[in-house]
Amino acid sequence: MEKRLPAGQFELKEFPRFGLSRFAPKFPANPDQIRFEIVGDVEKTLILEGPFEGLSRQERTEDFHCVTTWSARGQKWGGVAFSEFFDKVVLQQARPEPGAELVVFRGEDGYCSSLPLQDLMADGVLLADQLNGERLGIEHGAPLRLVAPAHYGYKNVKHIVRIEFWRDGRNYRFPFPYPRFMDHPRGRVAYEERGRWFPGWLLRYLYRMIIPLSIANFKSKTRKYRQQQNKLK
Ligand SMILES: Nc1nc2c(c(=O)[nH]1)N[C@H]1C(S)=C(S)[C@@H](COP(=O)(O)O)O[C@H]1N2
Ligand SMILES: [Mo]
Repeated sequence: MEKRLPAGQFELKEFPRFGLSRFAPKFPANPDQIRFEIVGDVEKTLILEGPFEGLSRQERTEDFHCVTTWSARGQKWGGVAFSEFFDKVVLQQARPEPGAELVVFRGEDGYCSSLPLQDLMADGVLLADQLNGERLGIEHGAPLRLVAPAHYGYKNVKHIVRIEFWRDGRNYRFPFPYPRFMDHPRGRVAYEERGRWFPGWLLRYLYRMIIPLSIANFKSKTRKYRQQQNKLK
């Protein structure tokens, strides 16, 4: 029998492109080229280009849980383990300062979110460049995204252009103009950490209402973008 979904989640048969409405019209300029920086409280800033050499590739099939309560089951991601990337690249080449354990991921669209380093070192957390056997498309985070399956979708930053290691989170802010309650410091699905200050079950009802509008908005912006790309060809 299939595993039950986590508390408050329902299954969506499609895996939609999704996010905060501000980012719906934004797409990566160079979806085939992995290129991102490692910056922050590190001894040395790095600019990295994919593909990842010397790191072992992994495949993981996981359910994806958006904080607004939809889940897309059984997505097969391919990429490298964040823990191996951290040990072999970040620790050795960028050398974070002691205590630089707040990790901020930034997308090319201006989106960002953060996770404690400890959560990122867990088994199954990937820097992914493939979904269901194909290169990641513009819908799902090309050229590179974070996959943290124990955490809500909003922690799984798409279109990664920067990874920052911070000693403290004083200057970290969830993307403008979205309220701070939407960003839980951890966002673990198993504990229903949907946001801060409000209990997860309460946010379920609030968030559920925005799903159809948001899916439609992301779909129409994607269609427009594809039409424009076709004209350019
Ligand atoms: N760069 C970027 N990453 C993002 C978002 C976004 O708007 N921009 N939205 C987040 C949210 S709320 C969710 S649910 C997932 C959706 O991933 P998907 O579009 O692959 O379904 O991406 C997350 N990562
Ligand atoms: Mo989400």
